[in-house]
Amino acid sequence: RNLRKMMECRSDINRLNNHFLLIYESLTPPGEEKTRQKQLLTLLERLVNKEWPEARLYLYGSCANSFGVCKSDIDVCLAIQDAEIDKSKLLVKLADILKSDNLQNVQPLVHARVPIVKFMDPVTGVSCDICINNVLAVINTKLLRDYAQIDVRLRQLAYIVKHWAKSRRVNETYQGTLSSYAYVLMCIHFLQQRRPAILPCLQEIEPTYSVTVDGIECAYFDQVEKLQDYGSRNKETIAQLVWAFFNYWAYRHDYTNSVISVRTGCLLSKQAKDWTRRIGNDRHLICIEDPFDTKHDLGRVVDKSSIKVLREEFERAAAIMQHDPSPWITLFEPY
Ligand code: 3AT
Ligand code: MG
Repeated sequence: RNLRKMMECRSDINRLNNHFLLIYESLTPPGEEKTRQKQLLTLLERLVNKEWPEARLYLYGSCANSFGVCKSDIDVCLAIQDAEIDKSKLLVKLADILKSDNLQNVQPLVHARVPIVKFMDPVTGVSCDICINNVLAVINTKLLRDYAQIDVRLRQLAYIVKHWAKSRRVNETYQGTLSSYAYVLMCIHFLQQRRPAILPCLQEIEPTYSVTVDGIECAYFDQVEKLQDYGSRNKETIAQLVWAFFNYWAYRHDYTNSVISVRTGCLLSKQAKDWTRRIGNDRHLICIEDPFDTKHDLGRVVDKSSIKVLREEFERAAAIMQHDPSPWITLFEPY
């Protein structure tokens, strides 16, 4: 009923929509950016294979999941099958190789939660993080990319939500707010829940793709070209969806009892997952189940003070979508 009311009030809905589409387009990376990324990957493959002929490199994260805005860094996973490897030593060795090829600002971060080497390529201007054997991230990247092919509104919504989160500084996991990956999962879940649904639940359909990584079976239906019309019965536009997304997270989500789950396409209860109380540093104040690593709550980084910040930002965004004369500007005002 709220949505209908908003639409009646907002006689300017088309104009609103066009503004959001323009933002989406302005965030979309130009073709040359992909070319530069490929160029850098080719260079890395040459350097890595000289030292480790068996190793493979995979792109993951926003440069490969279709949710990368312009000028994103690239995330690379080095996959190497050697039971004996010592990740820290390997990262230091990799850093030396990169330095001797004149790559800039090379830094091995061996003590990070996900150990990486960071560097910048002065030729293409691209910054890059390389991790080792984080194969699950390569698979969840594919899942996100496959969802993005089903309905363009997912990409539109996720770009706008990510842009909002970066502008409002609520995309900083070390500050207790959410990762880009978590925001994209929130968008997928939200579109699975619309009626009629805009996205299916790929893990609930007979799998056409299946791999086992670190003892976790990752299986889902990946022939997404067969699902091109899936969302067509739902005519909601991007402006309506942005409004409803923020409204959901501001006023409708049950933070006390619910877990969002892209894997099942439903809400689960915190009780059923045993995510009802703080264990160690996991507080479960906002619960987002990882689609494959189902013990992993992407909201675990959120603490007592950052949940307040997050919820106030959702409320601010919902209020702007409801009343502000130019939400396409106010929504993204820097914090
Ligand atoms: P940006 O455009 O860089 O903000 P991104 O999609 O590259 O967005 P991140 O840099 O946060 O996102 O993460 C890179 C990838 O690492 C995305 C996902 O495949 C994986 N990843 C990130 N955080 C987690 C997590 N907590 N659990 C599992 N996988 C994760
Ligand atoms: Mg990234």
